[in-house]
Amino acid sequence: MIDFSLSEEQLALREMAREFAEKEMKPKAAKYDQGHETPTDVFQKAFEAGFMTCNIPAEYGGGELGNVDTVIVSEELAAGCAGMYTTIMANSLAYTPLILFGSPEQKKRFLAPATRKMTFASFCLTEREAGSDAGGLKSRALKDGSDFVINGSKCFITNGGIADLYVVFALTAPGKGKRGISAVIVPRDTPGVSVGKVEDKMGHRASNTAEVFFDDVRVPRANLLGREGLGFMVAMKTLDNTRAPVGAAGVGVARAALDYAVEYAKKRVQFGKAIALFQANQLKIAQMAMEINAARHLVWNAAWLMDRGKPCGKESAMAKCFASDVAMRTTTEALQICGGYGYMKDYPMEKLMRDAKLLQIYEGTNEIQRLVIAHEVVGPVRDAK
Ligand code: COS
Repeated sequence: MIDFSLSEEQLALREMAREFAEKEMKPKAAKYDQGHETPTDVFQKAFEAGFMTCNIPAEYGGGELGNVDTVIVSEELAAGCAGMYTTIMANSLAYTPLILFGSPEQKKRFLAPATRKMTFASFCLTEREAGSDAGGLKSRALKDGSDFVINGSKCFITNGGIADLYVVFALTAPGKGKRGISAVIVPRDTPGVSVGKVEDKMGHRASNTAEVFFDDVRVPRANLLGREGLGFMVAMKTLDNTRAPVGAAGVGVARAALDYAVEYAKKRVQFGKAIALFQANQLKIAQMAMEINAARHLVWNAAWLMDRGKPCGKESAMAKCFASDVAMRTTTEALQICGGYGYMKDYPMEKLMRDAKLLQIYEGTNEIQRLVIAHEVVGPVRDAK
């Protein structure tokens, strides 16, 4: 039986997230976008509202939201400001491997404190020479007595410059390729951890993206997540879980752009009538509305599968890829309806278009999502040789 209705709790959650986005995020979005600063005041309120720790199990003090709940919240927050949302989502991304693979002891040590005080966390996978080819990473975490000693650097790390906790993917067995990768938890105050360049980005400018260096960083073996050599699988399973929320962010950004363009088109008069009455604009508006609805359903479907513990790698990739492409197309078309008023920085539309672009790139480019989808659709192929 298929049921698309939201429960009372989900409707209340959506309302709460929508109100937060309207009151706390939207009014400050332009300021923090231009200033390229971290909106700590907004994040403190987001923490108090539970958004910063919403995927942490209740047992450790978090909101324990399900995946459908999470995508509902994600759409609303991203419609408020995609950059601020990215910071919030990056926390969830870093907590996910701990939630999925952490021992009760690790959860108590690292997740519980995050629910008591507002902190940030980072998922450290990408390196200069290992982006789409995540399995080609070079950082090392070599055993030394009862410790791991980490050396290497990570780049384009969301929350990298402000995080208190890093989940680092590094080679514990160099020479074994992807099967030599492990995931290790590294607190920021460990000697040898330092932050490099904070990136100046086209969009999502309220979020912090930085290089992080690990120079003889010593952490106890107790900080290993799961088993040695399973790090690549930990990263892949994490991304399977977190790509639907990126899709939800695409839906939120697209929806914000469509809503703005419709309001503008109803008020803007040219040739003696509101431009919303011109069919050329109505066709654009209909196309955008259709695509947003389709994207939302792909996102909800992936989240629904996750909530039931069903395989969802392909569906998560579809949700992320399709919805972020919709965000890019929608913001481009919606900006076109607004003409010069869309392009000028005094109005919110150009930011939405800049923000849409990153959704097609981070958490795996849309080309990688298509490969993940094709891999599953095609299945095994006999080698002709
Ligand atoms: N869940 C569990 N295991 C998975 C998996 C998944 N979703 N995807 C792959 N694996 C396993 C495979 O089963 C394989 O296991 P074995 O070694 O036991 O056979 C192993 O991981 C390697 O898989 P594969 O050969 O498919 O890896 P590739 O190097 O070809 O890479 C892609 C696969 C491209 C999908 C991966 O590198 C990727 O997702 N890249 C993008 C990374 C990314 O999203 N970066 C964004 C930064 S994080 S914000």
